[in-house]
Amino acid sequence: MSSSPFQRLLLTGAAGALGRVLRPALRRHTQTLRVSDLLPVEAQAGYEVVRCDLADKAGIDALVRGCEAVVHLGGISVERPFEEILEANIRGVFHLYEGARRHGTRRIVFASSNHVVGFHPQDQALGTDCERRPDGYYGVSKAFGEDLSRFYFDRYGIETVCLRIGSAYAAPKDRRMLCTWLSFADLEQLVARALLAPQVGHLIVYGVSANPGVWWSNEKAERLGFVPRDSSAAFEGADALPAAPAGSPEARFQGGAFVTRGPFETLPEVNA
Ligand code: NAI
Ligand code: 15L
Repeated sequence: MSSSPFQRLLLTGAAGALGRVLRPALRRHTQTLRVSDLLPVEAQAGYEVVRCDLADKAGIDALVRGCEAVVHLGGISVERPFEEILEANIRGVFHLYEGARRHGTRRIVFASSNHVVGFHPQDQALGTDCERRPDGYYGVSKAFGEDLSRFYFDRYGIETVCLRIGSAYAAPKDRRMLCTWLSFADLEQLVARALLAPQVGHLIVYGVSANPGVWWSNEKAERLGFVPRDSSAAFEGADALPAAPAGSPEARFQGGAFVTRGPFETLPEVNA
């Protein structure tokens, strides 16, 4: 008799920063943890390591087969040229949901991002039903994932919790992150709640700790049972953290430095 909620759980992006953080925690929820990435992932007991490119439709179909649930962290995690984002984040999330549809996966936790709403001003309080204002191709790709997962719930009943993660690091790295920070412990709790809560349907929640001055109201995460235990208020080095110049776009908008990335075109200048 398995005491684990899942027989086989898939983690994509398993070689990444958050994948490395979450692997041990996710292993506790499943008989077998299937870990996948473009990059190598070291084998461990209870792991199935499967290297696969999210752009490879047939490969992702085989990857998802046999997995009751997926934590989807894989993809490009910063602002990059559209063509790169298209393959990894847009085609990639479509391949994942097609695999889930074909193979009966019932629950997906999708790593979305605060950059879906990055062009809202920093003094704007937001819920998850606010107007989306992506701050680049990366943010657009995460908005696409939120919409695609909504469609796969309405059409096929595949449940998804989209996590609009703020800044998930061991500690805040700049002043902006005093508002957007998500501790690793709170990340682990949020992902577990998103995986294990009964009947989530399709939900979008913020991934953020209980920081002072937090921009995002997170009632829907509370419905999952998520109670952030950490806060950037406890971080002692706040005054020494770098801040964007006052009045700069990085200081004005919630997306911070992402709002000024690009354009990336290297085509010859168009004659005016
Ligand atoms: P990361 O960049 O460290 O990890 C992403 C992983 O995806 C990498 O190991 C990379 O090799 C893999 N990957 C990239 N393209 C791929 C492809 N075509 N096929 C297969 N694998 C591919 O990113 P991190 O920080 O671990 O973030 C995990 C997820 O959470 C990402 O989706 C990111 O967008 C999202 N996120 C992270 C935040 C953070 O503060 N770390 C904040 C908001 C969202
Ligand atoms: C993200 O979505 C990125 O993946 C992460 O590297 C950070 O830049 C984070 O947003 C942030 O906004 O701090």
